[in-house]
Amino acid sequence: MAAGASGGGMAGGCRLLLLLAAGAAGGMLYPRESPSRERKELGGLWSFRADFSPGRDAGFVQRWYRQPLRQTGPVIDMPVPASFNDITQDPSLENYIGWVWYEKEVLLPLRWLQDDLNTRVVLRFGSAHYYSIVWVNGVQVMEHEGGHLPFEADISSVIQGSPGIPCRITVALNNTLTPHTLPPGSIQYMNDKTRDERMGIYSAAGRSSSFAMVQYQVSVVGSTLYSLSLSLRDQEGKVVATGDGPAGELKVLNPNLWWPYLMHENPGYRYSLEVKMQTQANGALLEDVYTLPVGIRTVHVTSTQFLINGRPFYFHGVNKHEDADIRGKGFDWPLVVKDFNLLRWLGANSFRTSHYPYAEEIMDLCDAYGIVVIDECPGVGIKMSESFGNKSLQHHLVVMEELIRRDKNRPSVVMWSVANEPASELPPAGYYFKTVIAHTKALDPSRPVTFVTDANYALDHGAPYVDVICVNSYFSWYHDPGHLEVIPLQLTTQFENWYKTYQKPIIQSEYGADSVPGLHSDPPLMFSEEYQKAMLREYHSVFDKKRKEYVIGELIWNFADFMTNQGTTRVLGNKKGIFTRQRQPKSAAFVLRERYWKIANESSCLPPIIKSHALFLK
Ligand code: BDP
Repeated sequence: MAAGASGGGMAGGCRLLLLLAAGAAGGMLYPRESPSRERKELGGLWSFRADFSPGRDAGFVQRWYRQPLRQTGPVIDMPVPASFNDITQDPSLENYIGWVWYEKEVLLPLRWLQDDLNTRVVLRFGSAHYYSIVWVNGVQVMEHEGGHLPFEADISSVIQGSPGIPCRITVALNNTLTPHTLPPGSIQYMNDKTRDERMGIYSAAGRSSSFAMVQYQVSVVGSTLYSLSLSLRDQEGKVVATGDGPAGELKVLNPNLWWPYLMHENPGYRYSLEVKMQTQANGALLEDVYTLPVGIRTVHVTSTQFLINGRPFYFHGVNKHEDADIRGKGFDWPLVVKDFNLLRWLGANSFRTSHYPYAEEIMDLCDAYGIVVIDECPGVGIKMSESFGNKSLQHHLVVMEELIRRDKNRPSVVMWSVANEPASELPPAGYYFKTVIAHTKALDPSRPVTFVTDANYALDHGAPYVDVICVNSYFSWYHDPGHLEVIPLQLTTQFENWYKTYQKPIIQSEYGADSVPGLHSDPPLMFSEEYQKAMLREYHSVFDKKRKEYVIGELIWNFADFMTNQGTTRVLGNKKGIFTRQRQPKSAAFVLRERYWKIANESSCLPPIIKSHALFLK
């Protein structure tokens, strides 16, 4: 069997859990500690067992969740968060598709387990790819479809009343992708005796100088009789506005706006919105407190510009992946901080979360540092016509709801991307994207919506519905490989065709060339570092002409080399990174660095920024 599905694992990590005195926990807030909320991280070593039975269903037939996993058969240690595929030396796990089982026994603080304290205990997963069923002490507590996005359940009734007993969390996880999952995928059985041609499949508020109005809405679950008070504090801790009740507006005089990195001396300014809920339960006063970081900024799109706080913003940034050696896809603080340091070094002001939502901790840093984000859902590889049917569409709408519920309060997120490179030239793509984009806008009228296209401008059925045209092209790589000289003409034509058709601003959302670090060639030949640099220069000369008109951004593919399925175009993965997978710069990184700092210095109203002094400050 060969893989047609992407890696599985508990990537964003398991995040327990809080809370709290009686009631309140509306929506699905990121678990932040507060005087009323505690959390316990569940990352670390979990017991793991892949179900190698022919139907991959032994775990369900034998009900592995009813007892400790080690009693069902051999288990191995598996780190969380990580991708299970990349951790062992076992090739059968590297390409494993189907059900795997994770289990961890946790001891919880006694006060969480007493059922008379009105404590609510919530079990939360940041991301588990792709389909999860979760049991606590053998009782099923939740089921969730889709990777990269959080899901949670109130487990109080399951664990309370039996203090001292470890809480056994069992997760059955299935990484199988089908034409109706997001991303879609298919499995190919390698039992064909002929050597025919096969189809390749990618698996793949408010405003202004004098005052701002911050609109809010708080939902309280579990209580109808409560009082709510809100206070907005600035970074000095001074209360700048107060409110009460579940919905309203906070007026902030002379607001400090949230500005992107390199656009302002104090980027990423965030206020703290403290929400306090009080209620009575069993004669006692119960209080829950949650503090949300809040940025004040506006976003507008015109036919030629992308405006943040009324000023033109040019995306000079990257596309990324949550990927690294050994861990694969999985949250890792040292890697995350390293990547932000590299973005700063590069002078990048933005990235796209290609091709799925990233961990909430990464998004927190984007908010704090002023890194602008195009937030993409896992809609990558929607190529098969059956993936445009109603079943897929309904799921896509749910995924957009989950993504917006998670990230709607983030100032760094300036645009939603609903897909990457779908087969938008197919006729059903018209209704499909019209519906997904309309739904996204209905959920969040404050942000523009796009999807990333590589279709021909004249055939694209989804483009009429986007606010910004995001286009990928690989001239001189996938098209006319080796011919750098085609870039000026083809790229200019690409921009002119799109603009003439839609009069919408355009972002070059991907362009790139593979380079194997240390491979040199002059004249530049494909896969050498020189070729990657030469390709960049050709693209950049066209960007420089067109950014005076309607091109509003350039995002290199890719920030770093990353692992992929094997294939004839892959040399131990995708080598289009300007950094290696180990985060060392290739020659191209220096070219891009010169350029990004130059653009930042030209377009900024700030005094000239001195490279090494532009730090990400807390
Ligand atoms: C683009 C895809 C991206 C791939 C890239 C490549 O959007 O996911 O990794 O091609 O093949 O078309 O390098």
